[in-house]
Amino acid sequence: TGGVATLGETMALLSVPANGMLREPAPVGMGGAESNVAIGLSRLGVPVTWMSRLGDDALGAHVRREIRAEGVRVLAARDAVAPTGLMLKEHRNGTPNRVRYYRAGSAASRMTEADVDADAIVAADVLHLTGITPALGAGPRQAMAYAIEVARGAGTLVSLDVNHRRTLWSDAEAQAVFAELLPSVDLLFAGVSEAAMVLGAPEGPGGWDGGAELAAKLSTAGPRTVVIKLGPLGSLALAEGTLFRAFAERRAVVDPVGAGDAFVAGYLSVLCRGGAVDRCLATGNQAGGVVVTVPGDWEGLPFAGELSQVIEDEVIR
Ligand code: KDG
Repeated sequence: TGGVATLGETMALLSVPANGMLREPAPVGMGGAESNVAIGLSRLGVPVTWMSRLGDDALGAHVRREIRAEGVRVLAARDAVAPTGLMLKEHRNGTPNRVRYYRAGSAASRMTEADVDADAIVAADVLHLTGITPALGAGPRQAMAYAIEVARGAGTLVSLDVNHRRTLWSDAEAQAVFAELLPSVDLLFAGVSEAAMVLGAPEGPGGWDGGAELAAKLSTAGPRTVVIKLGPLGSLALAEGTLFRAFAERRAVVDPVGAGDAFVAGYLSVLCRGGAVDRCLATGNQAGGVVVTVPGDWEGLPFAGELSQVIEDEVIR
C-alpha cells in the first residue's frame, strides 16, 4: 500500500490533572484530529505522512517529536513568527469536562499551499482531511483545496471527516464550505448531528434508520461512500448504493475524545489493504472502542496485535 497522507493542525496540550487546579504542575501532551488518525494508522502498520506547520518553539518541538516517535513521517515547517497552538483540558472526577483552544494566529493557521507536499499525496492511496482545517482560516482552506486537486489528478482517494468544531466557526460557515468540498470527496465520515449540519437539516432521531437516511442524502452530494458513526451503537456505510451496518461492542468509556479519529484510522487501515466495507466498519468500531477506555485523545490507539483477527490475518506490505 502507498498508505495515507494527511494534513492538519496539532496543538500542544496542557492538561489539568484529574481533580487538580492549574496552579499544580501540569504535564504537556499534544493532540490534533489528523495526527491522531496518523498515529492510529501507523500503529496498525500503515505508512503515513502528516503535513502541517508548527511554531519554532518548545511546544512545536514536543509535538514533532511525539508524532515522529509514533512512526509517522512529519513534514512540517517551523514558523519563526507564530506559535504552536495550545489546548487546555480540565477534568472533574477523572473525566475531561472542558477544553479550551489557544490557536487563533497559530503556526498551523498560517498554512498555505507551500506546506503541502504534492509527492506525498501522489504516492499515497488515500488523502485524509478533516473539517477542522478549513475552519482555521483562508490559508489552510487553500492548502486543503490544493491537496484535493493533487489527489484527484493522481487518483488518490479523498477522505474527509466532517469533525465539526463549533468553537471555530458557525454551522452556516461550515455548510457553505462543505457544499463546495463534497463533490470532490470520495469517502465521507460524519456523526449524526454533523451529517444534519452539513445537510442544513434539523437533527433527526439518529439510530440505524436515521443514519441510513442521512447517508443517502449525503451521497447525492458527491461522495461514493458515506460512513455515519453512531457512537456506542456502531457505524454504517452507504457504498455505491449498498448499505452496510456494523454493531459495536459495549465498552466502559473513560474518555470519549478521539473515538472518531480512532474509528477513521481503523477504517482506513483496512481500506488501504483492499479490505471490504464491512471489515472497514468492524475495524473502525474496534479501534474506536479501544481508544475510549484510556484517557487522552490518542494515547489509547490500538496496535495491530490488540485488534482481533480482523487485522491480524491481513498483514500489510
Ligand atoms: O478529534 C479529537 C480532537 O478534538 C483533538 O485531538 C483536538 O484536533 C483537535 C481539535 O481541533 O479539537
